[in-house]
Amino acid sequence: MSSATMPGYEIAHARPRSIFTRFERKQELQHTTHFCPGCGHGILHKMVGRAIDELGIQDRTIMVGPVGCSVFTYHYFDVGHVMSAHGRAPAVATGVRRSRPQSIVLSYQGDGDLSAIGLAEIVHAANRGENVTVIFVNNAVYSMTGGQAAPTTLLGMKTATTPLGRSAAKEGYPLRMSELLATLEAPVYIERVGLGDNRSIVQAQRAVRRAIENQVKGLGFSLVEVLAPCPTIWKKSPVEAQRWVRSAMEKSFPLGVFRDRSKDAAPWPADEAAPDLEKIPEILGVAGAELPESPVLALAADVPVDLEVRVAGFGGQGVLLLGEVLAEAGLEAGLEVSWLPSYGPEMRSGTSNCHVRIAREPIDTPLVAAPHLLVAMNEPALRKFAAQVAQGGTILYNGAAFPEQLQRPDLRVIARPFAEIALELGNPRAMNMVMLGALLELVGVLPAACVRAALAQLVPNPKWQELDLRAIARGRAMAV
Ligand SMILES: Cc1ncc(C[n+]2csc(CCOP(=O)(O)OP(=O)(O)O)c2C)c(N)n1
Repeated sequence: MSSATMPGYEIAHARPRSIFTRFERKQELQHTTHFCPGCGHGILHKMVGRAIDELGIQDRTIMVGPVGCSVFTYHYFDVGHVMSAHGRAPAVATGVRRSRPQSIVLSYQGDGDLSAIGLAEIVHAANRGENVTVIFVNNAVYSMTGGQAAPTTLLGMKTATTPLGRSAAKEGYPLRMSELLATLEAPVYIERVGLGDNRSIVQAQRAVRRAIENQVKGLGFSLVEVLAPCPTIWKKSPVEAQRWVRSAMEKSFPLGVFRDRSKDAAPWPADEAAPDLEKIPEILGVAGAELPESPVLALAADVPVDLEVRVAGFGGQGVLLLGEVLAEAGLEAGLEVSWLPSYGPEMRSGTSNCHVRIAREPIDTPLVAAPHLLVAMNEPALRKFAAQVAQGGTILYNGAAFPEQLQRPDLRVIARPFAEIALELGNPRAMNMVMLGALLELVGVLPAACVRAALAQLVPNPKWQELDLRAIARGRAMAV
């Protein structure tokens, strides 16, 4: 018989249901968290878990975890998760919340994350009044990386990067994020709480719940700043660290409510139902307008297409145009496409590459990390990208001899002097189109009519169009 069912026993504290019973981390540590003894994150995790339970939102909660000691939220919370780059959690939370209006989105961020690298993101998300909840864990340092100064480091506080203590003259004053954000119009609720003693902890629990509940009610942006102990980096015992929250941190960062419109805020406007799709042409003022006939020649639905291409070379070699014509041809064939250019720091003669995807199904990301097909217009491009080509993929290389060291037995390599063909055609700049021709021949599925239509869009000058069509035809013959 467990204590829960034993007469006379009452459970006062229990693990929140939204927190896992075992943590999928190192085998021997599945019952412990990675937080140090006395760490504020651990206490706060429990509070967030409890609020999720109480509000009954576990099934629709999505946590956004950025970089810092908060990064492992997915080990602990049995909810949805999205990881974000350092500081970008409010931007990611915005995207998640707007695309999934029924979800409850928590952006869980440290002070380095939120007030240094992510300062712009939090200010703009707050200023837009996004209907998300931000849990802001202020421990006055970058803990995960070993205790460098953060914008919130206290004056006089010694850190790895302020060994003599933070000075206002050199490093500026501690940034009071709650006060700063409370100058904006849109936020609904901003409170600073502390984990310095039990009374404060009870208040912090209330604030966390309120900040999440506001979102459940659709009220808009809420943020709770939590002054959290970090015994390890502060080089204090857990008890000393907790005391220091009260004696030092609360002096620099006074606790309090800086904004509270929870009672009178109107529901967040962007949560209103989206207009009917049929009404959109009317709203955009294009109802009844003649839309161009598209696609030019739709591929039969049973032709499978899932193509990931990387095109690379020097700026000026027409890398981006090749990718654009390819993607546009896909569009003309009624397919899903993406084209993502990637520029080097220089313009002409710098490196340049682009990612192209063409698929039957909607495309999740425009990034092509493991191309099926690499078009390398020169040797540096080949060196840079050859190793990334997916197993069984193909490399089209502009050069008669493929460098020995880059050979891979699992790849098909078509190395041809494409540049010479362009010269024969009378213009070295047509090399990209010669390579496009070879590529199209390899890909096979894109109808010639779609390629012509794409070219007409992107290269309107008839003189160049005619040259490009000839170049494509020559390239096709070279692929076999
Ligand atoms: C773009 C980027 N820059 C720097 C880092 C290194 N980095 C990892 S954690 C961290 C600081 C996190 O500090 P904070 O947000 O205060 O969280 P804490 O660890 O104190 O909870 C930094 C700078 C990184 N991972 N990514």
